Amino acid sequence: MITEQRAARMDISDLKDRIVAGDRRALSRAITLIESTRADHRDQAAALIEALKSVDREAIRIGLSGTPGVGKSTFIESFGMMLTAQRLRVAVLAVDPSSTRSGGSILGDKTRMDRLSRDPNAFIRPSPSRSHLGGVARRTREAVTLCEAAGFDVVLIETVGVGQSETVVAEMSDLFILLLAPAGGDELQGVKRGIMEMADIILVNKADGDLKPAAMRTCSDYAGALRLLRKRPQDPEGFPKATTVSALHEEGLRQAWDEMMTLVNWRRDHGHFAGRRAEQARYWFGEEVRQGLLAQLATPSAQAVMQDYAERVAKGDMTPTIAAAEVLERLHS
Ligand SMILES: Nc1nc2c(ncn2[C@@H]2O[C@H](COP(=O)(O)OP(=O)(O)OP(=O)(O)O)[C@@H](O)[C@H]2O)c(=O)[nH]1
Ligand SMILES: [Mg+2]
Repeated sequence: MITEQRAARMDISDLKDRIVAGDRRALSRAITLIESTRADHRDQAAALIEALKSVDREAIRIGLSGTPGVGKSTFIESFGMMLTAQRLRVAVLAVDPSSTRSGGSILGDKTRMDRLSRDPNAFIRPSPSRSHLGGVARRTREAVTLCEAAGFDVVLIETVGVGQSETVVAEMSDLFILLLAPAGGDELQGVKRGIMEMADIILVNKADGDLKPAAMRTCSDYAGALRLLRKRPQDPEGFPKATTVSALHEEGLRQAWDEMMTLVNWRRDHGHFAGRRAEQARYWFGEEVRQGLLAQLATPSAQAVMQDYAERVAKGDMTPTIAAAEVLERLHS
């Protein structure tokens, strides 16, 4: 047993060294490890993440959200290629909580990221299918840590924005980018206010050919809408901002990157970059505790207790308030 533990520890330390040395197979293996739900794998994954804390490397984490068909895959391909052409190393991850989604996942459209997936300076990891958002969130957060330790300069985290996935991605990104398509009319495309408030930069894609005038209009509509939002302390003058791109024609990408860097550099200079990461660590700590409590409630013995009390409440023998208090007490005694 002891030798087994020692072997596992050595294995983790070896894995860490290989990740830090930029070994892609080690990185893939480590991501598989953090995706595993087996208890011994979870322990090893936790040890690995802990060991990587001492690695002093920082990527720019960019969250990217947009509805199906807006051009996320096309954008990641051409934006990613533009970055690798500047000798930057780019990792692509995805938060995709829906298991029912047929097409569109990163895995499904390797064709759309054909060039990037063959680029030695890029690393693309599809989202594991199945699993609930909490699990996907932890897995992606840890994968970001792994990619950062592996020396990637930019980590792109894609989501299609199902349920709470935008919040999940925004809470693990230094920059949150919202990708939009040109609107038909002149009304805003029903983007929820909460999502607008999370965005650091809005990119109106497909600003090419016949769609260009509509893209320009949509962009100025959103620029106006952004100006009406409450000013956030983490933004310099002029941010958040909206601009147009064409992922297909590879236009505006360099400018979009320059805007991102302007924002990142300003935030670094003003303490907001580190501040945001600290807030995110706080947020994920709280989430992990909440998830852990929910998991405790889901055990068979807790379910049996719940069932028992639910019956008594239904019969009118107890009030819901008293019953809940007793259940909580029993859970923690
Ligand atoms: N004209 C034009 N079409 C684009 C552009 N970017 C993407 N498209 C097209 O829009 C369609 C959807 O693009 P995708 O990149 O697959 O969109 P997506 O957001 O990844 O879609 P899902 O993965 O389904 O969520 C494809 O037919 C693309 O060729 C662009 O800049 N201009
Ligand atoms: Mg896609």
